[in-house]
Amino acid sequence: MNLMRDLLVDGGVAVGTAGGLGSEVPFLADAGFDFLIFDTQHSPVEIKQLAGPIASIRRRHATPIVRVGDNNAEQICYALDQGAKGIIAPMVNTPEQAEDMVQSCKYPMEGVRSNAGPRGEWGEFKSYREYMDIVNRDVLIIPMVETQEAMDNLEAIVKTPGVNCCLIGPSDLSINLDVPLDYTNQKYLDALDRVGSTCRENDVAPGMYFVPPGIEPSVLIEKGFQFFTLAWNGWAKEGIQKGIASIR
Ligand code: 3PY
Ligand code: MG
Repeated sequence: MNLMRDLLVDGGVAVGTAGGLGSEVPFLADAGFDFLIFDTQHSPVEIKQLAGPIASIRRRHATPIVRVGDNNAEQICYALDQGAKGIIAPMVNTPEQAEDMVQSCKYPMEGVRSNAGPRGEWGEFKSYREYMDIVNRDVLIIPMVETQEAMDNLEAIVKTPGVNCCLIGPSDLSINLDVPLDYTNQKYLDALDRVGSTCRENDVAPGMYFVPPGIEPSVLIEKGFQFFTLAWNGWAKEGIQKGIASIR
């Protein structure tokens, strides 16, 4: 139902990349990435444009995750209605904001998510209640930790029932810790350690939105991080060049 959730619950490491509106989306979804993030915060993509791209990867390998522009029930509801299996909300700084996010992501009685009418998948379940229970169980609720305030409230945020992942916004966190883009600063590395260990102690999967320059993915994995994104363009270019060279 949600392969990425299963991977994280088993303590595995998930690697994803950015999804967009183009024809590469279904290809990326079956290329080996565990998840695709459709970002509507720092991109020209509007949340209502995501219906087609998310539908195009239904039943493919990668789990579709949407970053909403704000921790907002309306945006979260729309993304989930289109088939997002996980929601990322930026700047979740307090347990109250985390709780609001959980409420928006889950159907009653665990939350207040509004029902969009019967969806194709529910026919696979015995009852609509069972369908909603499984969707509630499987949805990845991923608040972003990217401020000093969120660091101050870290324990309470990760202990919020329903939060199952926690994602660092690498650049915003550096800026808000007053070490802008200085990703190898000890203060920054200490913050990563704390997020990694606090999450793992609470059975919450820690992630890094991207792997910052100067830090190897293996270092993040050593710190306990379980998911991050990588850019695919360089690898694709190499593959295309090799393919063409093999013909000429
Ligand atoms: C950050 O670096 O703060 C992010 O949110 C990544 O997009
Ligand atoms: Mg950010």
